[in-house]
Amino acid sequence: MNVAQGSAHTNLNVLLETLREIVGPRGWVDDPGRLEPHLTEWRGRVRGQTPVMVLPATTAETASIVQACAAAGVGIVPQGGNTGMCAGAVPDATGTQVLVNMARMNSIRAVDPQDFSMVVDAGCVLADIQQAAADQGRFFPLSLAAEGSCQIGGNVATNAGGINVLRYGTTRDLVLGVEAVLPDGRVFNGLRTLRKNTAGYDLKQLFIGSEGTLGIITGVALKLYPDPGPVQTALLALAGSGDAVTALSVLRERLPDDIQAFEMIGRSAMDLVLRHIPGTRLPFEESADWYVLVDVTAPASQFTDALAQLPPAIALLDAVVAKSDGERKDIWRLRHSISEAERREGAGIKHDVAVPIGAIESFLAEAELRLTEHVPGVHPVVFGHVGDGNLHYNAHLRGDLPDADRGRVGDEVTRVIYGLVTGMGGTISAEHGIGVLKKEALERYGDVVELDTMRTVKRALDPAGIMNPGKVL
Ligand code: FAD
Ligand code: 2HG
Ligand code: ZN
Repeated sequence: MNVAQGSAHTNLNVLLETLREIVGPRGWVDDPGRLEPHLTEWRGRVRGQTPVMVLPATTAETASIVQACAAAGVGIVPQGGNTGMCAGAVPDATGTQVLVNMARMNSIRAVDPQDFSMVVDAGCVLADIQQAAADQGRFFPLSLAAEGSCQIGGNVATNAGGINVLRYGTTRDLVLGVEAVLPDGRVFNGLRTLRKNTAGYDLKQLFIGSEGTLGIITGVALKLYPDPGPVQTALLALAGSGDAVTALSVLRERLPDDIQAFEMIGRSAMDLVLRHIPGTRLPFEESADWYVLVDVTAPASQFTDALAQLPPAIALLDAVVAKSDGERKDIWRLRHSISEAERREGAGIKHDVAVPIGAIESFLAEAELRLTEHVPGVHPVVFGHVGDGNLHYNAHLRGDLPDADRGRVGDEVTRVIYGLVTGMGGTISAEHGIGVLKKEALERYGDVVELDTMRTVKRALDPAGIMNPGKVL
């Protein structure tokens, strides 16, 4: 060990002692067995190391942790439920970054039904927030398959989308205020529930979608909605992806304020669910190339009439409207199990892209053509949020492809998809963020001025680069 390494080692040890004093035994995890699930992202694609995971119980403790790490020049990795898709919550392999997990900050601070708002700790699990709102007769619309384990701080940090964006917008549209610890340890208190505020820059927006690179979010003020009442759910079987897009357009005209979710599932995604997830079954006699899952808040008769009156130009092969809560859950289980079914199938390459809604059909046709031409044998697994133009165009490589070729072939697939998407005015990351897995892609496909401005913001807030180093930029 040379002298410089020796002093870095001593600094880290001194820091660890300070951190232990700040969080106490309940907020300290260095046991390898307990650390393990926090060192890798949920699909096992990226694995890191850390000397410790600290779990602050308050904003003040979080601020003290950041101050101590800033003084020692040690990197911090904020972690929520660790359900993210881009490995942004995992430390790097050096074993020198401190993991700050927010799970102990899980209090609902206030629910104000009259103000249609609530204020929560960042470590609250999304499902608990939905329930706390429902307990007061209000609705918090953010919903995704990981809602039983992802945290609101992680949702805000990734600007999560999910299934209700069509009606209520992304997380960004649901955030009224943010409290965050800045990289120098000061607390930014933007925790207002105001709908209007033009007093200078809207700084809370910086933290939404920043993936832990500008600060640790400790509290969030959220927008609530009236309870939308009973929801009708249908599963449609369709011949083409264009039929799904047209059906959405027609149903939006007929039921303008009532469509809550409109999700598209390709045959290959549905087949994986039926193969890997016990107890799932299709409620149709015949399978189809495309399925659409619709949630509406219109009365049942109005919904079935609207479905029955879909124009004949839409190749609707079959349709089932759920008649009970159980049937509704069974239909949604098909949709919510896709990521898990893909994980069980084996490593797929995720592409979380968006194109204008009207371009979905041509994007899918062109992607298939180009993949067949350039990377034959790839098996696309496609599903997504049609109403947002957001498709999960995941690709599974041929099983017999030698290991040595898989990286190169996977990169070729990604180049084909991202090239096509950017050519159509789309994005390479619609709702999952960048983390580490999409950093190169952002560099390659991002706008030069946009990236430069992002770096300027990062340097201004985090000149020493200690906040989630190596992520996003
Ligand atoms: P983590 O994974 O812990 O962290 C994600 C990023 O946020 C990291 O960069 C981390 O450093 C940062 N971060 C976490 N907490 C904080 C904090 N308090 N302050 C600052 N930075 C923080 N995503 C969608 O958008 N739509 C979907 O439909 C969707 N469906 C999913 C389905 C499944 C089955 C799974 C496993 C994931 C899904 N995701 C989806 C991805 C994931 O759930 C979301 O990205 C979610 O918002 C991440 O929350 P988390 O608490 O798990 O964050
Ligand atoms: C979803 O829509 C998520 O279910 C996950 O965004 C997408 O696993 C994926 O690729
Ligand atoms: Zn999604």
